[in-house]
Amino acid sequence: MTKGAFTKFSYDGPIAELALIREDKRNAMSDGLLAEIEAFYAGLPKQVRVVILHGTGGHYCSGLDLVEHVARSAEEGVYHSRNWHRVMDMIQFGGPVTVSAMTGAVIGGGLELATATHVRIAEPSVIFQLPEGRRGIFVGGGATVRVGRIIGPDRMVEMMLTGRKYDAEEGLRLGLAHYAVGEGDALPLARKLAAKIAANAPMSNYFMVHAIARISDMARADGLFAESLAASLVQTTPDATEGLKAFLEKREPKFR
Ligand code: 1HE
Repeated sequence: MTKGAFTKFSYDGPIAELALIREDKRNAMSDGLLAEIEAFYAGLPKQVRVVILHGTGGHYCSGLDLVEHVARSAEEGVYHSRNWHRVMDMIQFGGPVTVSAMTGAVIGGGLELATATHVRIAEPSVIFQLPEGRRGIFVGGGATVRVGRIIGPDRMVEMMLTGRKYDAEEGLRLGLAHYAVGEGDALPLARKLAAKIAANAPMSNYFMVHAIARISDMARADGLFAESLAASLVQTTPDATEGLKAFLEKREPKFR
């Protein structure tokens, strides 16, 4: 277990666990915390295929550190938002798959962080909220693109206008969570799913993460063509040969 000022992390073979430990501030995202998350992803050993991300102290992340935010000029604000975009893109497209085990606040930038991750598990304590309008600010960590695409722009407008809170079950229905589980069950499920994901063929995982998100940005005809290219690339890897052979031989596949 390696411990920084705001995070702690450990590796176990192909799976890493990253915990936000700014408990006294409900894991509010300060520049320091964001920098530690970036450094963690940048420094991941090659063998890590899945990251489990969670918060300690009963909360996932209460969003932008509002104390730090007060002091930012417009110019600094643009760079700050672009820095968030860079780190959130790194989480979504940087290589490993990330599974979020969520408790408590998944608010503002916390929801932006969660929606940059690929699998999201919510405990009953979870609150999804975009309260930026109530703070006199706006989302800047990617929510217009990521949250807007998950729940739809129309619902996101309403969510922001009214500042409403969605619980875990509602989040499940809307797609903000993929699983709603009992109290204390998010991390165990995250570990189970992480092991499954890590056992997939790496190229299959890579194309799931990259191709599906990118194709959804394309026109239909371009998307279908890109899908054919992706399919032909993945199915000509040695892992595809192994996966199909294992199925025919009625055994578990052994991927690279
Ligand atoms: C914070 C933050 C924060 C807590 N920045 N310090 N996010 C928000 O608008 C959410 C603001 N926070 C809350 O609504 C509540 O704190 C919670 C629902 C998350 C938790 O409530 P609770 O009763 O358990 O804790 P608390 O007493 O409100 O907070 C404990 C401490 O954490 C307290 O500090 P203290 O020094 O008085 O002990 C709070 O001030 C502090 N704290 N949340 C700074 N967010 C890229 S753009 C994204 C834009 C956004 O993310 S906007 C949404 C920001």
